[in-house]
Amino acid sequence: GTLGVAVIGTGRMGADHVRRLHEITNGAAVAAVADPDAERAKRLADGIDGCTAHTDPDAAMAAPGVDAVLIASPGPVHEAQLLRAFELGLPVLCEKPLTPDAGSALRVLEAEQRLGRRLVQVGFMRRYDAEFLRLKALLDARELGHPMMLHCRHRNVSPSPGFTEQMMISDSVVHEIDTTRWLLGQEITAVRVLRPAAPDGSGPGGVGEPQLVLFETDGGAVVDVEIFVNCGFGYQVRCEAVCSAGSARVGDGHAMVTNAAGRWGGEIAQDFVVRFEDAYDREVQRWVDACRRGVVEGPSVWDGYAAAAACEAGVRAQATGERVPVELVERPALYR
Ligand code: ISE
Repeated sequence: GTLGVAVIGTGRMGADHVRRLHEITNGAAVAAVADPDAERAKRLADGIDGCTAHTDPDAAMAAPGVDAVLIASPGPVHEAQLLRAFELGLPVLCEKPLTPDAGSALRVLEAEQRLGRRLVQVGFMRRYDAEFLRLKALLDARELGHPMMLHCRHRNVSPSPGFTEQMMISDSVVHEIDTTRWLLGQEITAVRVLRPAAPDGSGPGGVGEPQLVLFETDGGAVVDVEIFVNCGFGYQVRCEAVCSAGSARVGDGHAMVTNAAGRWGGEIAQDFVVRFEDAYDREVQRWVDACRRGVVEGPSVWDGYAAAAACEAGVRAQATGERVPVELVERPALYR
């Protein structure tokens, strides 16, 4: 039958997922929504038959008709919500980051292991983006030889309210951390952060940005990430893999190029909801299909934990200017 979903958190991403589940995804219905802002939750629920509105996430998860949970609340509250879903035995699609630091991610990892089965798919949507999937297939086929470097750029027009400098790592660069681990099939072993001098000491958002984040991996690869969350001009996520016999780049955004009056040009998407629309559609559809078959696929709690550990090292590297090693626990059998 139809999968009844409770959506926890109805901000930019949560509201977009409610729309998606209601209008795009096959085999799913939004059964409940929860948000601390009661009005916002009610407005969304009012548009959907049989959907109830809540301020308490626990109440939404326990509402009639709920078979699965989509967590789109801020990272710091994910742990409690995930543990609650585990108690109820509900499958979860959890937006990134799994949690903001390694300690809380490890507690989630241990809780899922105690259950003895996977319940969580983590929302690393780039793994469902058509361009990134092509790059992954190309690298896996070793068509360009051995991958040795990734050059990444990650730019936002401006971040959401309350965004902190640490979140440049834990909320934004967390994507490149997952991209690196997934594309290369390697773990990140150390992180460094370099900052260019800004004319008045701080970047456009009041923090020292853009920043350059460097990863080393256990396979000997080197990765650089420009993170610029206040670039002002558009949303850009670009990744070039440099291999022993060639390079390949995604994210140029040349879906359409115009020519007029002696110039060529195109549009730059303004945010992730637009740039990754297809990826989110595919990610949520795959999650719903898996839930209805009673299986769990996609990025796991292990991936979320490994990313959180690299983020924690990144935040420390950002604060100290040092090269910070990433420490991981041994990978449990459940995730091998
Ligand atoms: C946001 O939470 C995302 O996940 C976006 O993909 C990223 O570009 C942005 O920097 C984050 O704040």
